[in-house]
Amino acid sequence: MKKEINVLVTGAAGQIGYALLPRLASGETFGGDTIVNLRLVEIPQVVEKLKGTIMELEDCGFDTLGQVEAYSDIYEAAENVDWALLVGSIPRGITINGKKIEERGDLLKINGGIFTEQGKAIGENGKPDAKILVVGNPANTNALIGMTHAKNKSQTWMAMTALDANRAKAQVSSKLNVSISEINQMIIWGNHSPTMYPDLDNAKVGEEKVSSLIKDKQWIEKDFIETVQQRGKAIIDARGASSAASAANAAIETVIASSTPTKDGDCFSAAILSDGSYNVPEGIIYGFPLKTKEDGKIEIVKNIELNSYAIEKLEITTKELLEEKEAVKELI
Ligand code: NAX
Repeated sequence: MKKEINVLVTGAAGQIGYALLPRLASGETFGGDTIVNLRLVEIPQVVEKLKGTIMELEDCGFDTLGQVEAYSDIYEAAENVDWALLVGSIPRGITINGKKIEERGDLLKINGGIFTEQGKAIGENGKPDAKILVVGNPANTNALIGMTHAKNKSQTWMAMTALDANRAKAQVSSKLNVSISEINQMIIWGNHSPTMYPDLDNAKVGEEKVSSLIKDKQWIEKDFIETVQQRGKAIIDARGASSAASAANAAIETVIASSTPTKDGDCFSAAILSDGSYNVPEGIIYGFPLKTKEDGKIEIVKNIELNSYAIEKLEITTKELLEEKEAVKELI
């Protein structure tokens, strides 16, 4: 008998949703022995559009696809979910009530409102061991708001930084002419924003530190970091739309990494509630090296060494996350 899993996806009619859904349903993410029931959530004006997506999913012919339902009510959609992928959010630049939303503070508050309800719904109606991955930006602070309102300590809230890790690996792969699969432990510290710190002192090719293989401080501290930090913008400039295929891919990889025990000595990147590790203040959702234990619980990998340069970078991204938290203090 096949197992069943209930997966909620918000923003399901958006760009990332379109790239994500077939890969959730195909067996690639949860295995060929698991039936995936999809609960697709959209705002009321867009929910009708999901009918087209559902027809396409049916036409893919995946024998791992179970029931697919479209919802605009997050409480109904969250019923018994094992996984929630919170992709939907309001993008910067949109006009609401005649005002163009350009300020990060306004964006934080508008999206914060969305995550308040989503958090409550998942906390009340989701399974006790549900895992939640926030993709919609500002992802870390949205996750903090959602988690706060979920009030459900046995669930695990994360924000996605795997795309940043993959972007960092791609740069290293081309600089060192090594394949992506040879690069391990690519840690993204902090916020999913330009203050993030992609860490080449702890990333490895085999047993060697990437930073010692590259031996080019200028490239590491300037070209590399800036390319990774600004990659999202570069894609928007080139494509006229934000990254969708690579974002969906990173979400799939995060779900797989958080569902399968991590090999000894390895880790994956996502943001999770700080427990004070690495002097990061408790109470913010922060990008850490993570591992999934045999029982499915996720924990921060503790023994990573940080030099003074890294500590300085961690402090910068911490400061930004504390400021974001302050900007939404009435929501948490
Ligand atoms: P789209 O604008 O194509 O799709 C977003 C969808 O969300 C829309 O269909 C919209 O109707 C829906 N939506 C809005 N509010 C909702 C709500 N309250 N409930 C349910 N659905 C709602 O954006 P897309 O390109 O798919 O990107 C989605 C989000 O991912 C954006 O916030 C974007 O900034 C963020 N990203 C995050 C990344 C990360 O690494 N964490 C990388 C990629 C991406 O930029």
